[in-house]
Amino acid sequence: MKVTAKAYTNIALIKYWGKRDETLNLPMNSSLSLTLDQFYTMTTVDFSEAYEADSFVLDGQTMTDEKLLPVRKFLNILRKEADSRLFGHVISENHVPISAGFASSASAYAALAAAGAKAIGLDYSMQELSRLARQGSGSASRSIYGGFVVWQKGERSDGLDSYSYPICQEQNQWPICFLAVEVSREIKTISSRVGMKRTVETSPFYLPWVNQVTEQMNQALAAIESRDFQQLGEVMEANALGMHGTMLGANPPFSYWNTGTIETMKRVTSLRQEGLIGYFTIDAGPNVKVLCQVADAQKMMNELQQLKEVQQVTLCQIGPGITYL
Ligand code: 2P0
Repeated sequence: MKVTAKAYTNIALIKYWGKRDETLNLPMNSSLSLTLDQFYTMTTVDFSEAYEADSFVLDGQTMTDEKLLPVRKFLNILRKEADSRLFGHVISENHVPISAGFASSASAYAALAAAGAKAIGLDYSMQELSRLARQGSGSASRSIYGGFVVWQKGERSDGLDSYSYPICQEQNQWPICFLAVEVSREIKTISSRVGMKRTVETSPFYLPWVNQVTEQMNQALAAIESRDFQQLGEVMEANALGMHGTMLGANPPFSYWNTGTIETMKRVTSLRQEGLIGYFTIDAGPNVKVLCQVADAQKMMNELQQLKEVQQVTLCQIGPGITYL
């Protein structure tokens, strides 16, 4: 059976940073995200006795070697779970522009998990799909769902209790948004996978950061529940700054920030003092995401576009979970 699924990227308000198991992508801490409506991956999968090997076409180009390898690894997981020996054919379209500063692995593995599971005959629940997507990329476990999502870290060593679930679905109507502020188009030199490993293994700032996540998570959940924008923004910013602080303590130290990152953060802070309220967060790259209320979005975009380091600002609103086409 040929199955097509679509999944959107998400942005973490409370970050996933650090693994307790690198093979299964089991995180050190739980995280909280918002799925966006702008950037997505659409993937079609089928398995057939007629295929003599796995194949992967991304944006019209056939992938080989190291580009094919992660997809083959993921198909191996599917084959094991379905007790199948069939090879698979994967066709993916990534609508996640590099210029927006988002990683595509979250939407990519969420779409691949959803399409692949169904194509190989696994009748999986959303929770099982989330657990499956996690094994491709941790943040993909959150992109199975729309709106606000919690990825619970779980305690088990087999990862069966490490999956995401949607929260406060009624708050998905809350008119808030993220502005994706692009300050660089360069490919990052330290992947998040490598960065988080180095931080966990060497940074004395890591444990203090991870130890405060539970409290920050509770604050963020309470803020979402009561639609307290200020409380949500403040805890989101503190969590991201703390995460980036852990990297400065790593050996060797590293940072994803550039001048544009810092100028954008400073401007968001000064705009707040001027009465235009937004809060920033930053992932494993220099680009900044600014949380603001939809009513302020245009004004905020106009302000940030005036910074000389800012190349592009994209408005992202709350988006849906996986869909089948
Ligand atoms: C997050 N990031 O919570 C954090 C914040 C980056 C910084 O999830 O190794 O691509 O595939 O599990 O999911 C990026 O990490 O890492 C990420 P893997 P992933 O969004």
